[in-house]
Amino acid sequence: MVTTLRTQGPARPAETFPTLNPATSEVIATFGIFGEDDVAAAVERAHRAASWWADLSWKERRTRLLAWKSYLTRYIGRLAELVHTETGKPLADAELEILLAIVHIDWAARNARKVLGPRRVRSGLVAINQAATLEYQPLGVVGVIGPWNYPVFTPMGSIAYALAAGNAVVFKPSELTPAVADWLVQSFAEVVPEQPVLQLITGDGRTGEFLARSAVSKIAFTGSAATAKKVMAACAENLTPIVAECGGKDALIVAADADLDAAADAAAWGALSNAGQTCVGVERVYVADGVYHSFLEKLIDRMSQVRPGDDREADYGPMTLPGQVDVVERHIADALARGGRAVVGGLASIRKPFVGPVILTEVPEESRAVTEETFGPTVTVAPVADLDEGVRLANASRYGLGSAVFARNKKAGMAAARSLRSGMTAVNSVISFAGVPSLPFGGSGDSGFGRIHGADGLREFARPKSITRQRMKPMVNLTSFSRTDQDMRKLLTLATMLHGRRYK
Ligand code: TXE
Repeated sequence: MVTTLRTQGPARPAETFPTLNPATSEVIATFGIFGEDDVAAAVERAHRAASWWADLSWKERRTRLLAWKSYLTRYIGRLAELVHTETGKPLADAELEILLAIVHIDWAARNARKVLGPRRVRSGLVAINQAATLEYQPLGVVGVIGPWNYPVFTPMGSIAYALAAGNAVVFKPSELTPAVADWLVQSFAEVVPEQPVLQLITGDGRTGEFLARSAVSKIAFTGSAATAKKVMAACAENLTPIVAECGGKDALIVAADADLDAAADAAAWGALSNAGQTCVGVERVYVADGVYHSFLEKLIDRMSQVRPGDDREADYGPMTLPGQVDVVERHIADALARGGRAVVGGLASIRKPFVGPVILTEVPEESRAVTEETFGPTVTVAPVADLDEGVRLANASRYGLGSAVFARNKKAGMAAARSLRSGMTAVNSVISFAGVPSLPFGGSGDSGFGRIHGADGLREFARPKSITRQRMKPMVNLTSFSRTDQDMRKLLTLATMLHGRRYK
């Protein structure tokens, strides 16, 4: 048992909390709870660090971020071990998560200047005498409120992009994974020792709320829709903008011509990996009638072979958030009470803190297991007439985060992908969009709004700045009291020529 009292930040924390190994309940470390003044002090320090960081050149920031990426890559073993201990997920899954985060730091660092740097834009005929420049400036200090399910990958979607855009970051990780966050922040300080450009504040929801009410320029939140609403309410006080990455109820649709082995394999992994605690995990599967039974057989076969545990051979770990087990149990019980059938596992799969794989069929669409985020290793499978009906049922959700389609016909697969009302869709795979750093990631409805990753993710943490510079005197000075009626007539003639043509 390792017990460390982290006193970084609040000099004498009034309260502390332990972080536990969810598989064994062993205490890993103890952290201080940041109070309102501690949070305000961290944000103030961050503003000073932000000025320094923003004054560096694009190249200087890029070099430092790439140095951080390289550090994480070299010490991936140590960080993965910590992720494994604090979340319970298998070591290889922890490594995969960190690798994905590394890919995002790399992309954000290398693309920040191209996406955000100054560029000339066309000024148009009316303003032809003006040189027009667009650039994206840093916001200042970004407060990142993180989750526990992917404690490296998920917050990094905000942290790396906010830093690359020239902001300082104050990071409030989930109270379940402060040790991983502490490691990340310390590793950044190793490569950027000059200023506290990335700071850690620890604590529970109260500390998060202090951050939302503080002098930050933006909040990047990942967590539940219910908490996102509270964060927005707190941010409303100072009109602080927010990007919200909330949960999902992702559907996977299987077309009649799909490769059923590939679809079943992907559905099993999408539903069960990380014990189903993935915002873009597969929670619902809709299968074309004609192949429903063969698909189900293959899925049953695959999911029956998967086993949770905390040994090195286990396929996935325990539920990280203890209360989540009760949610999973309620969803299974509700589905069964409404006439659903468990064809793999069932209520007996729940052996706290572990939950074995569960497949539910014949579950009415209004059941909790279909409408609410389960965030566990369970999946509902239902037959549909065709891709269109699959899309309709998939879209009948208040969430809209990710989705997947399996179809051999490329045109049909792409058409279904476009009709799915989710921020991201994978065709013939699952979750692959998360590993493509140039693709924005985010949802709509109860899944939140705004985007991390990609060019949109960089712009999310920047403020557009438009500049016009007069290059020569205008032929007609429109913004002067010396403007004459004749000038206006000339302008209207020009406008009629340019814009007045009838369109049929
Ligand atoms: O989330 P919370 P929890 C979903 C998933 C899960 C549920 C609850 O369904 O079962 O959310 O998980 C901080 N002001 N997801 O309890 O409460 C909190 O300290 C400011 C999906 O972990 O949303 C933590 O750092 N901050 C999700 C963060 O918010 C507050 C990943 C998330 O906590 C706060 C995680 C407040 N009032 C859970 N209250 C995904 N998108 O992947 C809490 N926090």
